[in-house]
Amino acid sequence: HKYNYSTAAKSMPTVKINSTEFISDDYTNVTPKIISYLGRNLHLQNDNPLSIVRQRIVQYFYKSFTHRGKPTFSVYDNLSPIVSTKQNFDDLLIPVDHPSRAKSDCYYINKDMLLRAHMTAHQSELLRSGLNNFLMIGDVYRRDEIDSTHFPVFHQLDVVRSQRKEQLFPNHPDLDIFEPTFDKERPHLFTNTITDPTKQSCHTLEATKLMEAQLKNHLIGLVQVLFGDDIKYRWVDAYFPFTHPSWELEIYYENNWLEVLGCGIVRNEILANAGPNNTIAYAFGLGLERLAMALYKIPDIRLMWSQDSGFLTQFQNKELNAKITYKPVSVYPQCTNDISFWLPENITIDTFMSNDFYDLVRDIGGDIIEQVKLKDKFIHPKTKKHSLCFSIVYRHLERTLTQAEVNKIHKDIENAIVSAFNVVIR
Ligand code: FA5
Ligand code: MG
Repeated sequence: HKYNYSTAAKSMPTVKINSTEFISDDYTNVTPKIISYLGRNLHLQNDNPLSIVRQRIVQYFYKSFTHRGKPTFSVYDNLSPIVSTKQNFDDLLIPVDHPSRAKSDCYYINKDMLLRAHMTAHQSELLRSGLNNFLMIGDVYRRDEIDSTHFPVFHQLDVVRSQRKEQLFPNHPDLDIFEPTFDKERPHLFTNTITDPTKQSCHTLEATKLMEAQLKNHLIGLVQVLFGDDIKYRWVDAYFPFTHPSWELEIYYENNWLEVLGCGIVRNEILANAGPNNTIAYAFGLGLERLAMALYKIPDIRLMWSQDSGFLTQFQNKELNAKITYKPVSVYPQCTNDISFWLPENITIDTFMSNDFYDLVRDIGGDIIEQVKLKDKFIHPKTKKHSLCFSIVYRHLERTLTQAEVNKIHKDIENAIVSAFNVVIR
C-alpha cells in the first residue's frame, strides 16, 4: 500500500489516502508524514515487540475465556484507522464540546473524518454487528509532544466483555442436590431505584460490584502474567464519558507509577443503542508501547518504528514468553556487504556448517559484526553446484565505519573462508 497526501489543505481541496480522496476543510490537519504511518501495522510484524505483547495478551485471553476448546471472544486486529467523528466520539457519548475532540489533539481528515484517537472508536459498530465479547487491536493517532514516551502514533488493545444475567450469576442446578435451600432466584442486572454515584442508576449494586471484581481480577491477572506475580500495582479512580464507574491501572516501574490502561463498566446507553440488550459489560483499553517498553526495557518509543535489524533481531524468533532485555543499538550507521560462494563438490547447501562459518566471521570481524543472515540458496541447473549467499551487517559501537575499512575486513573474511572451507567466491 502506498499512501499520498495531495498537498497543503489550503491549496488543494482533497486529501488522498491510498485510493480514497476526502474533501478537505478547515478541520484538515493530517500531514503527509502522519499518513505515511498508515499501513505499517507494527502490531502485526512478527519481530516487533508490540506484536509479541499483543500475542501474549491474546494468549492470556485464550487461557481465560475458552468453552469446550473454543475461544468465546473474537479478535479484530486489522480495522481501518480512518473513522468518523460519530465512531470516535458520538457513539461513545463524548459531548460535542469535550476537549478530546479539539483540532489541537486529533488528526482530522475533515470535520467528519479523522484518524482514530483510540481503539474504542470501533466499540459500537462491533456491538451493533452482534458481537458481545471481543478484542480490537490497532494503531491510534494523537497530536502530542514527541519525546521518549510520546509518539503521534501508538497502539492500543481494547476489550469488551458483556454478560447476560445467567452468565454473570450462574446458578448451577447441581447445587440443589447438596444444598436444597439454595436460592434459585438470581440477583438482577437492572434496577430503577435511587441513584448511587458509585454505579450507573440502571444497574444493581450486586451486578456492578461483581463486574468490577471480575474486571479487576482479570486485569491484575494479565499484568502478573506479563511482569510476574510480584508486580506492584494500584487502581486509580478515573472518568471516561463511555464508562461508569471507571478506573485506571498503574504499575510501579523504575521508581515511577506508570498508567497502563483505562477501564470501566460500559454506559448502558451504548448497549441500548448498539446491543446486546439485557447485558452488562465491562471494557478496557491499554497501550501496547507502555507495556513493551517496561517489559523489554526499551528506552525510547521511537525504537518501535525502527527498521534497523540491530533492533528487530533482538525480538526475532523468540519464545512468546521469553525474557528479553533490550540492548541498546549503536547510533552509528550499519554497513551491509554480501558474500556469496560456491560450495566444494562434497558439500551441499544442507550439509554446510553455517555455525562454523558464523564463528569464523566473528573471529575476523570481531565486535563490529552485528549480524550475519542467510540471504539466498542456489543450485546451478547445469553444473548442479551449490551456492550460498550471506549478508554481513557491520556496525562499530563508537564511531562510523568507512566503506573502505569494511571492504578490507570483508575481503579478509572471503580469504579466510576460501582456505577454511574450500569454497569459491562468486
Ligand atoms: C483511552 O484511550 C480509552 N479509550 C481507554 C478505555 C477503553 C477506557 C475502554 C474505558 C473503556 P487513554 O487516553 O487513557 O484512554 O489511553 C489508554 C491507554 O493508552 C493509556 O493508559 C496508555 O497506556 C496508552 N496511551 C495513552 N496515550 C498515550 C501516548 N501518547 N503514548 C503512548 N501510550 C499512550
Ligand atoms: Mg489515561
